[in-house]
Amino acid sequence: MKSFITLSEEVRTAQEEGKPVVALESTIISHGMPYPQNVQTARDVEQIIRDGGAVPATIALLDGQIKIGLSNDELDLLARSEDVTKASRKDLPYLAATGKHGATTVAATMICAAMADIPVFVTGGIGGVHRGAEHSMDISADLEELARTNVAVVCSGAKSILDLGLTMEYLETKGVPVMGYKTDQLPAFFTRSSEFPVHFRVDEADEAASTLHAKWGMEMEGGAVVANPIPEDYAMKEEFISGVIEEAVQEAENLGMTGKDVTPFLLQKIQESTGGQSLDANIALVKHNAEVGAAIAAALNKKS
Ligand code: PSU
Ligand code: MN
Repeated sequence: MKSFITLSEEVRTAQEEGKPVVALESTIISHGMPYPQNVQTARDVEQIIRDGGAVPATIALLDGQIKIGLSNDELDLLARSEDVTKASRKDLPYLAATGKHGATTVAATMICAAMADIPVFVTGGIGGVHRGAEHSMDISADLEELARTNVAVVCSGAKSILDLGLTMEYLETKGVPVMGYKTDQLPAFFTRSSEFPVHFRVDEADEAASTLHAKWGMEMEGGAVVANPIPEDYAMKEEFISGVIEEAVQEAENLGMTGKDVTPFLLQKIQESTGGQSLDANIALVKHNAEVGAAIAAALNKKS
């Protein structure tokens, strides 16, 4: 196992000294945001985690090697290069075997974080059950990963490019607790709430950490979702964003898009049609999640 993974000096030292570490994904850098906002956000998020008393570990595959903790040059490569594959669970073995670059999704980042004993991971939004999944069977591998891998994902819920109701049903079936951070409803990424209740509300980082500690203390397999709403000032108007999403979903369907290209296509369409407003929202929510994630990682670290 160890030969597939390299830890950065900063992450290795943090773990030796028993400091909290927070994992970060790289699909959001390579396939979720445009350059140069992607690399700037990646760096800012890392700094927010340091300021919160934890150590950031951005995860990617570089030349087939799983890297836990990236240098500025490595972040830059992921942000600029066209030659970085979106890497979910199914992609990791081939990319490792052929020495390629891969930007890890939520699923793949969870796998790599678990290999490196990092229990808390911060991102923007998770994948889920797509609209029309009863025909397309398009259900993100992120959900299966949450069911089996012991990593908590701090996010702003999921975008309504997905069927949020079915996504919540799937998570319930798989036994993945969804905790609303200071909220009773599942945040819908660009908006602070949705019509779907979370499983539990937590009002402190310590409550989330205690729940994780209890789950893993009972040796129950799998992760959890901590859903933290977008900051009020950046939240988008529900009618506006749902119209934009509706159009994007329709266009993807008309083009017959399938598989791993669907989500990046939808994200890009939304960015185009909101003239950057959705990008600002995306950046703001990830930064807020980094604050909350660092606090949860610190609280959990004290318990172990
Ligand atoms: N949702 C977002 N931004 C993202 C993603 C999802 O709002 O960047 C990325 C994440 O990496 C997530 C992946 O794990 O897309 C899900 O892709 P798929 O639906 O193909 O599983
Ligand atoms: Mn899919």
